[in-house]
Amino acid sequence: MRRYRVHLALLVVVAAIIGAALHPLAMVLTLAPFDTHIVVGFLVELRALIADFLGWGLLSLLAVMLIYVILGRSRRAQVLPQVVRTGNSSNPRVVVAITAYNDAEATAQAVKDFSRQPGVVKVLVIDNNSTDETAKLAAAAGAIVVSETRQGYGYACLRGLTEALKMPQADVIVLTEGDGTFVAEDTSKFLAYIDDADLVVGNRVVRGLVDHDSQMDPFFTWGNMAVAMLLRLRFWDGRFLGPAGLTDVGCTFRAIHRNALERILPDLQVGGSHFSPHMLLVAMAHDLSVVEIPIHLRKRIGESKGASQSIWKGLAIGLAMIWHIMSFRIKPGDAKPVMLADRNGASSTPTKSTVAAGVPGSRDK
Ligand SMILES: Nc1nc2c(ncn2[C@@H]2O[C@H](COP(=O)(O)OP(=O)(O)OP(=O)(O)O)[C@@H](O)[C@H]2O)c(=O)[nH]1
Ligand SMILES: [Mg+2]
Repeated sequence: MRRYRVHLALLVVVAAIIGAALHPLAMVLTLAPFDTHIVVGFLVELRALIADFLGWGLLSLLAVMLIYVILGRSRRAQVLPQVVRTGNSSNPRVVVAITAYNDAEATAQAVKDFSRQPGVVKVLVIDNNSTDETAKLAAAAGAIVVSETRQGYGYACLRGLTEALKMPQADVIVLTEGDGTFVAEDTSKFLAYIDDADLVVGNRVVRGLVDHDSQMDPFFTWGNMAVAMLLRLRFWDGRFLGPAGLTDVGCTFRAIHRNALERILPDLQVGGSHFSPHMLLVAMAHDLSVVEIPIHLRKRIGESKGASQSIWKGLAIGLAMIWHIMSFRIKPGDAKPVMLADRNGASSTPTKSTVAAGVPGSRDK
């Protein structure tokens, strides 16, 4: 079922489009100069059937979400202790983890740009089975290159967070992409807020900061804002409409305190495309304080491997995010240990981190 849920969701969208198209089609057919009442009758019946199916389906989904919200809230009656933030709070040492999959040129540039930022002590590149020169150029640019063999955007993020945490000098871990979309200078914005929150996430929906030719066209902008509202509702807070003022769910660029990451890492379980909202959900389930800040977004260098490949890809990923938000449930800390590949991508060291692909075998974000 897990495997086919995106296909199921796409089927629902297609059914909705057909259902919406049947009405004008039936109207046009009634104007035809020949007898169409049988066909028109059939189209009207079909439209009613689709409307019933979608209406009841939507109500059932909302009911399921409501049950999860109520269950989640009753569990949250046990208030979790605040994260104790250690490390140097005025001048935190930052380790940057960059996800990379066949983005040689852009990743090497990102390594150079992030290495120059104040506070950055190490840059890691998580090479996710690239067949181009990503690993070679990243290393030449000064990064520590880690090879993650399990294909998937979430696996790359997870590996980056895990490896960064192994570095004793990391007070703060920054996660970002090596595709030229994010601006390294924005790191200082995250650091300006990192004293106020456990997790600082970027948003890519502020006019003036987002380039016109970037990934964030109206479809992605509205989609991200809508899904962010769903996520806020999932952890309802009467005063601020959710525990964090989120307006974007898919932004990789984020900064987290070492101690906060130590708390949530065992519960990060998505290896696929919807890792970004998953990390937000886990952070909120663990009562981390989350602040969202506006950041720049540039046009991508090289070809998209993720949501921007096509409108269908974007839609499928958006639907996977919605499903995940609606059905998300964790008992903080109950993740099982698994083996993580070592730096050479070969044998592995057991850690507390459990990793399970949300979209099995997915190569795409
Ligand atoms: N999609 C995807 N990206 C991966 C994977 N492994 C590592 N990455 C990297 O993770 C980042 C996200 O992928 P992108 O292709 O930028 O996808 P996106 O951010 O949704 O959309 P665009 O930036 O518009 O292309 C990039 O830096 C990739 O190089 C993987 O298996 N799939
Ligand atoms: Mg990208």
